[in-house]
Amino acid sequence: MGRAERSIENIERTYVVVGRESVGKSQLIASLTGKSASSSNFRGTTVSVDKYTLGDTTFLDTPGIMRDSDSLTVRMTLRELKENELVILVVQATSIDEDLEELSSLVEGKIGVMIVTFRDKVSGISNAEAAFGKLKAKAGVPVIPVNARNLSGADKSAIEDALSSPGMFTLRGGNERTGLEAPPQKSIFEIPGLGQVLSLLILFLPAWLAVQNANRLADSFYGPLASALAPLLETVNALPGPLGAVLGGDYGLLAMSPFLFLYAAPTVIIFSVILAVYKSSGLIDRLTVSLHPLLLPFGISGRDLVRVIMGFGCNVPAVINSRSCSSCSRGACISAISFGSACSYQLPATLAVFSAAGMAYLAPYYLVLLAATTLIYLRITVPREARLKTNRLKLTGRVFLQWPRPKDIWRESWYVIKQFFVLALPVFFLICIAAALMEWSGLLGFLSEALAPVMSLFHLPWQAAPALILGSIRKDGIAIGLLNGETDSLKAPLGGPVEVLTVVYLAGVLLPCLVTSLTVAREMSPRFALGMMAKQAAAASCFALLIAWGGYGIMKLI
Ligand SMILES: Nc1nc2c(ncn2[C@@H]2O[C@H](COP(=O)(O)OP(=O)(O)O)[C@@H](O)[C@H]2O)c(=O)[nH]1
Ligand SMILES: [Mg+2]
Repeated sequence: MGRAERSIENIERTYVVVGRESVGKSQLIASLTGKSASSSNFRGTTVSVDKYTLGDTTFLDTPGIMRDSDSLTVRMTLRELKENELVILVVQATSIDEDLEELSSLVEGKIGVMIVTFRDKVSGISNAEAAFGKLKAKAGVPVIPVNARNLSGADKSAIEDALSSPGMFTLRGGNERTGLEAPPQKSIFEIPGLGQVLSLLILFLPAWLAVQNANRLADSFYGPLASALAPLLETVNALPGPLGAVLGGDYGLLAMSPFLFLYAAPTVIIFSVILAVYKSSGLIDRLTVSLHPLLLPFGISGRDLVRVIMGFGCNVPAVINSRSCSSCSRGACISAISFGSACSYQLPATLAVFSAAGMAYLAPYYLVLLAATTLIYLRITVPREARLKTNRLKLTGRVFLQWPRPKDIWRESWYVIKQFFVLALPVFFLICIAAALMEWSGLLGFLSEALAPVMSLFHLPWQAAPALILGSIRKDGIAIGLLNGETDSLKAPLGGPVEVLTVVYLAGVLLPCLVTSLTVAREMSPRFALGMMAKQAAAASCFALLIAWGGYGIMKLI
């Protein structure tokens, strides 16, 4: 393999595409192959090695490389580099020297091509072309500068030509720097204090307003829908045996479907759109960097926070995405997602219960409690040395803030919506059926009464137990357990706001949902998952006791 150049035309070939995070690897492959790769403007989007083909060429899209990171994704990429001979090195035109410093030793001596992305961001800089020339002179491989978002026909054929006659990387020979640098402009998020306040607002405010409004709208539709369904419910309730219970009853499909379609579905959709906008604009990356210092005392980094926010959509992809977190903070990150990320099912379920109780004002208290207890939980459970290590984690470079493209937003939201109908809906129906059969057979009543002493510890009536049981299977179980579908009221006699707050808090955080638990077991280990669940259950119980009895005391006083 000593030749500096060789022709590999008309044979099947596999190129590993490597580069730092967010330099446009996935975007480049998507533009070349016309298939959508998981490209997004925040670091650590690609968390597995994905395959794409174009004619005889196979591209392996890898997660980004970060020097000094021991994350699972970096290890995956290094393994692919070892196993494959052909490489496409992607560097960003705005930080060529920095990228090469980090990557040249990894590709040295390999056969391949170098693509310089973000050409559009240096088009106004006078020494750009000279810098590309310097790079071509020292690289040993074909060098092609492009705008990966917008590949021209000429770009494409230049790349295809280069792929059939690649060269050998000789980057370390010439240590000359290109001198081309165009970092993203400083933004308001970098101003200490103000940046952080703004970041928190941007992170929570739009989502909060959207969900509140969606819920208010749902409230106004609930009554008419319930009364429209009432005659049908009456008919199914009269059906013999378990059939009536499975369809109607307190927990059946028809009885619970207004909740699913009016509350859960809109929240899922709103969240997916908001997240897609944040991700594809690069905003989420700015927020990460700005909030990073605030999180250090808790053993997670700004990077981890993004995953926790993703968990507000659904915890499962958020847990998988934590692959790109440093291995020393990944455990803490997963614990935080599992404890504190109120997913798109948990949040509407909680809000629907509040509004059925006539206590919509409890929502902000609930969120503040959730955030505060999650931080306390992390502070207690994350080992000191992990906290110190997170401290050393560097967040280098900033991604560009760009206008999100409707195409990207649509792709991402559509994916989530599809998941909702294909995966979440069937699980919801299964839980309804299981709960209905448990109730019909008397098992739910039996279990609830058996749990009565435990419930009374939390100053809760035994009728609140189904919410805890069902909520531990999946988070919309909170609503299935507590909402009286037909009349938009509560099934359990919960005295006042403290009891309502206690039961939704406890049902929400006692255990992660079943699918999340299984995902954590698969991603980490069954042992880690069990340990985490035990810790979470213990912490959630303590916090709930404090809420119940602290709240009781306060109510007595006033
Ligand atoms: N302006 C501009 N944006 C780009 C270019 N290449 C990629 N992007 C955007 O940069 C973001 C990160 O790209 P992505 O492909 O996810 O990076 P990866 O982490 O290397 O796979 C996405 O929003 C892309 O659309 C480019 O050449 N010019
Ligand atoms: Mg990618």
